[in-house]
Amino acid sequence: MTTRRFPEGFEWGMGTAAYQIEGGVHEGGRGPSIWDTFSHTPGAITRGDTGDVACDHYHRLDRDLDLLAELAMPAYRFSVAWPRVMPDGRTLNQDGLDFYARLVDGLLDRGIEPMLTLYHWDLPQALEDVGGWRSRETVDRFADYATLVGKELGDRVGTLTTLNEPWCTAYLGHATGEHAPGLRDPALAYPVAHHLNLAHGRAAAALRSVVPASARLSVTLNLQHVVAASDEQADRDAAEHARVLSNDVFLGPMLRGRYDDAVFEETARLTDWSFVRDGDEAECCVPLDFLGVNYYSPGRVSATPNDDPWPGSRTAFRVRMPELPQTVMAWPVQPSALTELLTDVHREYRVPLVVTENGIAGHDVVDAEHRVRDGHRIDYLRDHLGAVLDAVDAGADVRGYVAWTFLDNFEWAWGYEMRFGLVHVDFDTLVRTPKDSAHWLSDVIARNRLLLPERP
Ligand code: GBH
Repeated sequence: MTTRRFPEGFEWGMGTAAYQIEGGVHEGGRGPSIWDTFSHTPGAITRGDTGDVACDHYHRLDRDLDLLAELAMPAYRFSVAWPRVMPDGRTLNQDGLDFYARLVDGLLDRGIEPMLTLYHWDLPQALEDVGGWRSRETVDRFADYATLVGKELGDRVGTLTTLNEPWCTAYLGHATGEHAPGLRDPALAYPVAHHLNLAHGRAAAALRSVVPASARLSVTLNLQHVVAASDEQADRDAAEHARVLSNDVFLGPMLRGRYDDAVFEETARLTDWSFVRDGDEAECCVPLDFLGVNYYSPGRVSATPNDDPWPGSRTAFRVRMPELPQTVMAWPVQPSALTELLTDVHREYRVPLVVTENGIAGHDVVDAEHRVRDGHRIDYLRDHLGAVLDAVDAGADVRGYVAWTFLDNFEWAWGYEMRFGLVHVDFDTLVRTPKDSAHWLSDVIARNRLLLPERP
């Protein structure tokens, strides 16, 4: 075994998202979100699962915070449900805000750093009804919501993140229809992406003006690591096309204040970008304290048509990576892709990075000894933490790692079938059982180091 140390001050935590864990969808004056509507649409979610109850975290807040403390988590990344705080997307609901004040204070009381995300996909349905992210109006509503949360909670929350994975909202929500609101028109992905970029910029600027100077601002992107299926020029072009659509569409405006020309060229068949107004691109770019990167698996792309087009594209197609191990969701596992992704982003953008999500699904079960033996998850986390250290060694400025996810939860289109948690949840009794991986990660965090098998 070799021992590898994380940098001094490396930040550690576990993450969740409101709709995936809270339940209590009719409690405390909460309004409906697009995920309530979508999950109740027949055929949208595996087995017809919904987030109506989820982990019932809304009613079990204190016990869940105790559990985070028992696992000695230094930080907890969670999201605020906009429709709890503003049921119609516009009007304050004090009860909803109070829930998050209790959450934040409960974390601070236990010595856990809150990392708050404003938007993890649960748009108030009332805003969807007037155009959702296709409409520029939603940008202003989001900036108002950010201002409110920043004013009310910003004095106690050290890290505020505007959006989680706008790629998913734009492409899975509007091009493929796998996510809410379930629209299926690739051309819609681009106005949505732009409005999200602008919403990020305006919210970040608003937060800056209302939160203490010490608060850190960020956005979280699911940057894609894409490789070409072959050395043929057509496949290499397809991979570059997929990279532009997935990464540059967000990184350019948010971190440089402009869309690269390649973005316009690569999307010319779908959109003329006429929804971008003078001054918008600069507004998308507000200095950030770090960029959050969510990473699960790499992608491989071919120019040869098949039935799995890259989301938002008509010329790039996903192909399998049969030589790599696959998770139960058939996502390929390749830790070195995370190293490359982090070093590439560092080289291009020179922004501090935090891995804000990384983890693996399983069909984990509690055994007769009340243990969950999820060695497959420990292997995945260990290998990916090693990959983070490789990136650090290569000079990438990676400041922290947040494991996905605290609790087994509502895994979006997959419902409860896929368990990403470090803590098992029995969805009949709602009993929580920390898995072996939770104890393993606690130990890594306490020592700030990783034990790795010798490399060949
Ligand atoms: C994140 O989304 C979410 O932020 C989180 O809420 C969610 O629970 C978690 O991940 C797990 O899904 O099409 O086979 O090439 C991640 C969404 C996952 C989208 C990987 C792109 C590519 C897999 N991304 N996916 S594949």
